[in-house]
Amino acid sequence: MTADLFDDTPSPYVTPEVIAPGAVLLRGFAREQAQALLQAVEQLIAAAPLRHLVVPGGHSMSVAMSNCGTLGWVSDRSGYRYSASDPLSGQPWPAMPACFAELALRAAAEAGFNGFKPNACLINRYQPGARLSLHQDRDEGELSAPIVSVSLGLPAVFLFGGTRRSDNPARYRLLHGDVAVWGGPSRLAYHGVAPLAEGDHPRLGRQRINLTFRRAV
Ligand code: MD6
Ligand code: FE
Repeated sequence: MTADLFDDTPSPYVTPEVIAPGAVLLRGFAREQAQALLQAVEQLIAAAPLRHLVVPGGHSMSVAMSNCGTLGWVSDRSGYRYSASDPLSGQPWPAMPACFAELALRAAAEAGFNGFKPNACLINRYQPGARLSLHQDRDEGELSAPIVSVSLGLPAVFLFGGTRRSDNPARYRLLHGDVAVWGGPSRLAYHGVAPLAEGDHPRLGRQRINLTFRRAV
């Protein structure tokens, strides 16, 4: 049988792709769970709506965010922090669905981090033009645990640099169902997302949804 050069159906997950010490891409790892994950996302954001957080400098982020789990990442004029309740409602964040926790545990183990039990999951929605500038995830307190990041919907260009801001980041195209895991020597690596290109995803339309799992304290 000849390979069809015009078939752009992604291939199934094969093996981790090491991008730095302690950092891997698991391409297609979450593709089979994507539908279940997205159904859960719809319920979660009905309870705790996506919103554009204000950063300490005073402008609002282009990425819209919500959270599930016992702790959620929030930002306002006074700074970044983890909070047990949604500032919009004053209620606890919705519980982390079992399918989220199971996927994050399996992905971390595949990357060499056994026993990952996230207690925080940030839900990020990117629409065309939304971006995330280079940053470190350093508000967690528990830096021995990795970050697990699941991409759904439109493709994005993920920027992954070193532990110094001046390290020039490499660029990786992340597709629906791809998972990135970084921990150990890469836990404080600078990373970001380039402005999302226009597109129309069969399931999500003009959106990319990213789930980022952490162990916060
Ligand atoms: C991504 N997201 O969307 C990676 N970090 O592929 C992040 O690194 C991230 O979306 C902190 C807060 C929100 C994020
Ligand atoms: Fe981040």
